[in-house]
Amino acid sequence: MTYQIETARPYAYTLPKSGIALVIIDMQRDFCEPGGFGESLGNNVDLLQKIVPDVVALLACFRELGLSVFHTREAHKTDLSDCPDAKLKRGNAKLKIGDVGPMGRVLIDGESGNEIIPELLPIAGEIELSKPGKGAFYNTDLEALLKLQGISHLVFAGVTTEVCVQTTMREANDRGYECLLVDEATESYFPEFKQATIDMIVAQGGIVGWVASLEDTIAGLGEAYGH
Ligand code: TIU
Repeated sequence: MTYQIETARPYAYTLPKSGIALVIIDMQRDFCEPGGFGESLGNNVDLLQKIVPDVVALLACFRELGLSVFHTREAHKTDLSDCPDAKLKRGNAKLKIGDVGPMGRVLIDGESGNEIIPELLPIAGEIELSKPGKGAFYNTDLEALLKLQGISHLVFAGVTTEVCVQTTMREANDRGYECLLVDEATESYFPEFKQATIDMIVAQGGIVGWVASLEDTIAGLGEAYGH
């Protein structure tokens, strides 16, 4: 029996018999809470808070069904040796990467601002990866870990839609993964950029992948893997 999310755009997304994983991108305090990297770039972080219950619901679904879960954090080493000058010096943020802010050193592995928000903390068996780039495949073990688990299909959630989520989806798409973005489980500081990203992903017959609603994704996963 083949199961599909019929309402996915641009057309039905076929769920594999096995080999599907959830990838939650950068739901860390740095981006979702005041005083972090996101706010230092001039953004209103409140906009990201509204998706938290939806990401929680998606994560709960994967957990209930015993499916693989990966969490990423955008993070740099304490000595910044994995942060190129181009990234470090870009823009005119009050707080730069590595500076001390209200949640510790900005975007640095191990600091409190770099932690995943409490609602979405990984549990035993889930993989948490720190990534120095916007894409989760650059300079990480993600691809090797996915291969080890025989994963072919990736369901994406997290922030921000047009930056780290889109970059990672494009990296995954080029590597042959069948990618699905869950609409309500991703957000941008710029709502119009979220919409534009969704439009870009599904255009041209799904040039980067598919987009589906949270409700239909959860229903489809339940049908395919809940028996
Ligand atoms: N600035 C922005 O929208 N995003 C980032 O810098 N990183 C992620 O998207 N995680």
